[in-house]
Amino acid sequence: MGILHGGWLVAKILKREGVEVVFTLSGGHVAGIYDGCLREGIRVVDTRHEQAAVHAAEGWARVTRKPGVALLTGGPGVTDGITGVANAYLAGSPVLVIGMLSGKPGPAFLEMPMDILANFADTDESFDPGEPANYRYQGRTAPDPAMVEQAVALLSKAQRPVIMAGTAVWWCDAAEPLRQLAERLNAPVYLNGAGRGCLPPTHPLFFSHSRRKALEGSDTILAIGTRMDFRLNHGQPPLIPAEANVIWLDMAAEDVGVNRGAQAALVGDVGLSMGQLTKGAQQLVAGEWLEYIREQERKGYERDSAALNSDAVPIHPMRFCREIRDFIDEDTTVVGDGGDIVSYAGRVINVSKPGYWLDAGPMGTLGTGTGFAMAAQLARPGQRVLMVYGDGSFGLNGMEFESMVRQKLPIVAIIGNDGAWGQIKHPQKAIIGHTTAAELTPGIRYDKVVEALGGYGELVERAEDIRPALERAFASGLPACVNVLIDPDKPYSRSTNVAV
Ligand SMILES: Cc1ncc(C[n+]2csc(CCOP(=O)(O)OP(=O)(O)O)c2C)c(N)n1
Ligand SMILES: [Mg+2]
Repeated sequence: MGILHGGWLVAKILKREGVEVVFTLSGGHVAGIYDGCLREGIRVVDTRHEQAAVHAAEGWARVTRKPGVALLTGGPGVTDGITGVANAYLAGSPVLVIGMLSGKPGPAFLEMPMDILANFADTDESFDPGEPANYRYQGRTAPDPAMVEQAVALLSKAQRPVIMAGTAVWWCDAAEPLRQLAERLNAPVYLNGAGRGCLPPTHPLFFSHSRRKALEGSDTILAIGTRMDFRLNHGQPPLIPAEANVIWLDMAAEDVGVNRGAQAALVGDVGLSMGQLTKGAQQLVAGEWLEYIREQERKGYERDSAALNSDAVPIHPMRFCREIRDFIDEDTTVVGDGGDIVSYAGRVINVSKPGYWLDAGPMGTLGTGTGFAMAAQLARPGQRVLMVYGDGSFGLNGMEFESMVRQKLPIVAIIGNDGAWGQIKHPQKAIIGHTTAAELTPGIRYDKVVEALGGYGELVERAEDIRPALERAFASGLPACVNVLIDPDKPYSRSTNVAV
């Protein structure tokens, strides 16, 4: 190869790792790597804040299951990116310069001193680590057979099983083993996090409106690649019965048994673990339990139907989400970034394919959406990427619409604009009695902000105008913002009153 500068060497290794795109905000420190990337055919996509660059890298990892790479310049570039790293850490997304792919994925930070990047090396003489296959374990890890036996024994006694499947199902590409296990147990399946889409909403064991009743009534809970965090009442009663047997599957031992003990734990690739359970468990018949769940599901939909069909002005957030639900096709990636509006979206909108729903993850970082959406659009050119956005969240990384315009990424954002940090405002009012620092100016024209940045924008005040506005926004071929004024007095009702 001859004499190459340090930045070029870095790019060569990235290329060998299959990296197609890097996300960055410029700085002298990393300029050599840009040069290397151009020479190696790696796309350099730049953002307006380093945090957004790291979120974009995480978004890339989330949609491709390959490491996402962010290049940050030394000092403030790195410190600005820290929130992005933290979000990726908690979500277990392989991010930053050379992510970890074997074992449990997560972000890794590699510091590159300036003298290495700017200097030259004779590649004929220096050591070459070879192909990634030679230095990184490529196989999957299977669970301990004794633990599998223990879990199978518990399943043989199960009468009211429930499957809660989350993010690791996506990372392990395990949608098919999930379907097989669910069918073997005839257990209702509820999805969260990146697990959404891992069982299509058309499957008879897919449920979404009966989760509370199912968990509260269950005797056996299979927690598959999901945390028992605030979303599951920390694994505690009344949501998770004290006497229920928990069979916990996850990629790393450190994630099992947190907040709630497990009667059996299977650690390793969750696809392999589910396969072993399906092999070992006897076929359970669909009986009264499933009938009860179907009934609860039907009642759940009934409870929602008035709000879903509401024609009220300002628009009910449930109606807002229903319009989105009816608009998307199975190739639309939905990115949620906000508070209450994303909770509503999670309740109403179902995606049909794994990897087509992206929310911030367990850290709940507002502002992740623009980066995630940019990455999704880059990874899925020609497919629709739709951001469901809070007006508060728009303020954190909304400047990225300029990056999208410049890089021709025609993402459409639909804002549920309630003129507030709604998810904070409502509980604060209920608990403390005032809304300090939780209000925003009502009716702000974020659509005009996006227009000013070179995109397309529309304001919508009536529910029936949402769909045509979305159609025009996608037809514009530009990054777009459909700014929808929604009812500020419809807080999402949740069992705990505290949000992060
Ligand atoms: C970076 C960051 N800062 C603050 C919070 C706390 N927080 C959680 S939800 C929320 C309100 C979000 O408001 P908006 O995006 O308008 O959505 P809404 O709840 O109004 O639908 C805030 C401030 C957070 N999760 N992330
Ligand atoms: Mg809001």
